Amino acid sequence: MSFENIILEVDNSIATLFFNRPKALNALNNALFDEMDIALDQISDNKNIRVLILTGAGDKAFVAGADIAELVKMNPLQGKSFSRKGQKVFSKIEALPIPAIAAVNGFALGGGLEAALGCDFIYASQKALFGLPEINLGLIPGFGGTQRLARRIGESRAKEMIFTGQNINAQKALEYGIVNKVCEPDKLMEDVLKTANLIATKGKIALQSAKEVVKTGLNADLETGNRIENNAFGLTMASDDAKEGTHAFLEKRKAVFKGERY
Ligand code: CO8
Repeated sequence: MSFENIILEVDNSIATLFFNRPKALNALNNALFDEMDIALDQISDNKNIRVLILTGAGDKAFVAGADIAELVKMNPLQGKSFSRKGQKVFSKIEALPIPAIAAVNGFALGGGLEAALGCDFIYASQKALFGLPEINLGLIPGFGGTQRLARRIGESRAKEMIFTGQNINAQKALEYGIVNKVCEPDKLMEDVLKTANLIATKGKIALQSAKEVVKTGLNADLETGNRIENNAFGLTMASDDAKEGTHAFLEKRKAVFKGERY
């Protein structure tokens, strides 16, 4: 299926999803979310894909937020349902069976930052700007930003960003722990691909388990998290990839993982 508001490229084991409304700085509208929902199902169903990269088309924005021109026409109930749609799509990224990396190439504002926070981690261009400016519109974040940002950087820093609506640069985002790495603008995709390709060589069941366990455990107390890890460890050990990895070590050779997944 061809899309109008996003681009989905699959190159061997790496899928790259571009937000593709560069004239509106890739602002998120209903149609874009519908397409993304379908694309994420395709990615999830394609067992050859091992890593997803999310980025913005054009050289200015990752995503500059929800489409304000569309938002302004909504009544409160339509707004609530739009907010729920965005929450569901970003939770779908979080629940993907493969790692997702955000390559933030410019503005990541409002829904843009919320999209990036749905990914497992973020690399950013030196030119990137991050913020939740909804307060300047008389609104609050509605695609999971109040929840994911506070969990990522702590309550007080998240509240300061949400209450002031001020943007922070990539360096500050690094300091806050929003991004893992700040890259030269021309090298952003190269750096992201390098990490994505490294991850793609690992066992898929182990990756899937690790992703699931970290996320579920963070929403639970430590003892519950340890139990979840314990069960997932047993499941991971049952995989052919675990046999290959451990035997390859003892045979002093490089492991070749089949990449099966549940
Ligand atoms: N929505 C719609 N159009 C946008 C958006 C947006 N979020 N951002 C930029 N555009 C459009 C501009 O209108 C402009 O269009 P045109 O050329 O037709 O006039 C084009 O993109 C280029 O933008 P600018 O000329 O403004 O570019 P600048 O470089 O001067 O400024 C900025 C870039 C600073 C990013 C500026 O565009 C801006 O402030 N954008 C809005 C940022 C913002 O407030 N984002 C938050 C949106 S609200 C949100 O995300 C809420 C999520 C939860 C919703 C819950 C559902 C109800």
